[in-house]
Amino acid sequence: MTDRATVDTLKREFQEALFGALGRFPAGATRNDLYISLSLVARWRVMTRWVATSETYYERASRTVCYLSAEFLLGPHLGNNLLNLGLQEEARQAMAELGHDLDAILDQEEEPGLGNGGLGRLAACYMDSLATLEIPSLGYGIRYEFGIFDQLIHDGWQVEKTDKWLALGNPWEIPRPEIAMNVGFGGHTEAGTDEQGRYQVRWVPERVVRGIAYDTPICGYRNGTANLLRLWKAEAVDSFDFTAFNQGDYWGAVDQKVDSENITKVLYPNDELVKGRQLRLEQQHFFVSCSLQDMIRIFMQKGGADLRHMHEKYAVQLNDTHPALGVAELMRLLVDVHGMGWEDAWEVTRNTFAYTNHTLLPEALEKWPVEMFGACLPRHLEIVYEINRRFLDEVRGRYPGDGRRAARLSLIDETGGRSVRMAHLASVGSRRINGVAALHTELLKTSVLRDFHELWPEKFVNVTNGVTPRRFLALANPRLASLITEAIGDAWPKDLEELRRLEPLAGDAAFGERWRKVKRDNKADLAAIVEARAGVVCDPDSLFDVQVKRIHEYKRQHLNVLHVIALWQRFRREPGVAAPPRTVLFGGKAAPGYRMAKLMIKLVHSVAEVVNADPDTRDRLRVAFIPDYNVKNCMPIFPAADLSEQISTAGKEASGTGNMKFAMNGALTIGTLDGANVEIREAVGPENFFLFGLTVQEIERLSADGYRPRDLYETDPALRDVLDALADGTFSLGDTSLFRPMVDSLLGDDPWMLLADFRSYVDCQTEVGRAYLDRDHWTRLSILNTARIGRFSSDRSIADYCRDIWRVERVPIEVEEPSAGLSPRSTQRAPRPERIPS
Ligand code: 26W
Repeated sequence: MTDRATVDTLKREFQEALFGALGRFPAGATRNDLYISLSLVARWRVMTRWVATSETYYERASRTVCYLSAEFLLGPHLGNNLLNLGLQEEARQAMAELGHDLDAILDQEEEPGLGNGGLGRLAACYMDSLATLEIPSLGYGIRYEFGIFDQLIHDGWQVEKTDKWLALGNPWEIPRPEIAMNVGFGGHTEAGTDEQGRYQVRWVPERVVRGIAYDTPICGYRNGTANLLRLWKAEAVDSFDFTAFNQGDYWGAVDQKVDSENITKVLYPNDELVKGRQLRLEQQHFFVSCSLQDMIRIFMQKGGADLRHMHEKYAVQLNDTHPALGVAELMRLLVDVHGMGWEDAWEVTRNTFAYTNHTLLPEALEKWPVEMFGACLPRHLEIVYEINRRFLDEVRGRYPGDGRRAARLSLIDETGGRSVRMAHLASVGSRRINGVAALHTELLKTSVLRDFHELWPEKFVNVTNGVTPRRFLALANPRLASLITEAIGDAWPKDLEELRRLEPLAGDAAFGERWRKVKRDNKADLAAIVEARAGVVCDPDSLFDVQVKRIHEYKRQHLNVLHVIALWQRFRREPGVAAPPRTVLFGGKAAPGYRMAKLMIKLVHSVAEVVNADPDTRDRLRVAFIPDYNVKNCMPIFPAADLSEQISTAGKEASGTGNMKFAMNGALTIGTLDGANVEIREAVGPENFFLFGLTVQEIERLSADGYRPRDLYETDPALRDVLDALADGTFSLGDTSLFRPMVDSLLGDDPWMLLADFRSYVDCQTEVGRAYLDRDHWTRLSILNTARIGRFSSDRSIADYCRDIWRVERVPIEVEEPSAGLSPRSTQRAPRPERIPS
């Protein structure tokens, strides 16, 4: 049911864009031309919303959320925007009538990979929900020229390739060269007094870099809102230094330009391990300073605004500690630049920020050596010291004589070389501190931030993560989306609790049949992709058992592989065993410097090669690694999964969000009591979730009592067979050294407790197999998982943030549209292009 008039309008606008923006005749257009043209058509409509939105926010001076994040993993825009604008079918029809395939055009879009994993994708889901819930908001981040690397696989090993995502142009960004901020680095400070005799510090930076704003509109689902994501690109202050040139130092001048531009060149591809790299500190300061200066500029636009009320205008969220320098930078801007007194400035600052923690892993907690910090940001170091001095005075007042506690709370870690603890800076400078799942928040309060919790219990709140059902259900799984809409109507994309109305259908045989058919079709689609990209043929009727996420020891992809090996050995030993055929799929990137993670990728390939080639088992077990897992490539994966692997060591995964994307698409979960798994299990019902493994408390007890993995190796014959096969070269053409580091780690101290959970995991997988053999039973559980996943929509998370942390309200936007487009007949007020003869 497409609207004829809209299809015609889209066709005309598309041809106009191809002509007027790209200068192409239809037959000469490349696929990229088609993609850019269609994007411009969609963008025009987004712009109508954007202009109306910014005008409304400006007129109403609305309280605004600023989401500061070093990463935004948005995924391709065009498909998502067509969905949100309600133009999917019309666009498909319009393209078809012009002889083009919409899917091929959508596939042309590069992944905007400006993030590593969960944290970056969460920021993108939140931007989507903020716009859908009509919350005045701005995202601020970094416009990396190279995002997360592309992953190639050579001989089973990961090879990284630079991500040139901007090479063919980006129709979604609008450069704003007139919105430019100067950001200083290095140099020294000079103390003095101002005209009124007040103490004042002047920072004389050694180097100044200019940040240029690049804006991307983020539109809500079927409403009038389009919010702004503003990413900063670094440029030299003067792209050419004529003094240097005239003195003949041409290269020196160019060098400085290159140096400046380096700041936003590349995303650091580590997702948990923090290395004290100066360039990363510079990136953080750069984007935070640009963003805060921009907020102040916008605030002052409305004449007479008093910065002492800035916290009433903005709620600034720190996405982990990467933007935590903002606490010191806002103090500097208020005190040094705008002449505010320290106390007033501190009042504004600590009421402006809130901090989200995303990890308990000690190696991921950011710390900067004091020397590096001071060399790069001398004024900020002074400010950090002053904040710390006042803070520790307060601590000593509260806990007289407890010097140890003061040392634990200090912003400066004095153990080893001195360093600045960014989580402490964020905690002291924030009004609220939140974890990302109930369990994670509890653990935060009792471990990493325990002393802060004792000091300020009222600051701590939990906001369990969520994911957007627009991208991860409506867009990713059109078959299931239309089945659901047919059954319960079309309110669910905006109100995911509506899915609960599927519950009564879980026992309906005819509905179950259709549900199963959707899954079967999705599996056939994925099978074709796996064959094309990994060269592995797999059977869509087998159980699709999937683990996709960053590769990390704590996420335990190798535990999954140990099960694959155990299953293979079992099939060989007991050919008659009742178990369904399985396809075990992996995907994910390893940090380039993380050797064990890279070995895990090699392991998957090595096991796949042997297992897939075994004539005795190949009809029952297949293994494949899907290369280059990212937001674009994940779209066909979630809809095709039967089983979702969420098997991290309890207490290590802050939340996980893939777990939610799978369950939304009707996959059942096999998982530990970790992160959001705990709440997912409660929501879908324990009988619809495959639970295994030690709890956080059991893990703590076992470590305290002295964990001896070797004892398990000696007592569990199946485990012994698996590890022996790894060690004896079965999967490495007889090479006994290849997987030695992994076997040694597992039999040594096994820090992630794989062996402790092995038996329970394998038994649980057996149960999964049994459940899958009963098709109707499995289908019922699958429907119930989708029906009960409503609370894991990012709309619920954002509603929680709005209520408990930001205290902001909706501001609905009226737009005149929907017919406004590139066409000269459009009715909106924005400037129109010249009429183009067709
Ligand atoms: C290199 C420094 C660094 C350290 C940590 C970069 C990035 C990180 C992130 C905290 C890693 C990350 O993505 N964390 C994940 O955040 C998700 C969203 O809250 C959670 O669901 C995951 O459990 C958490 O691992």
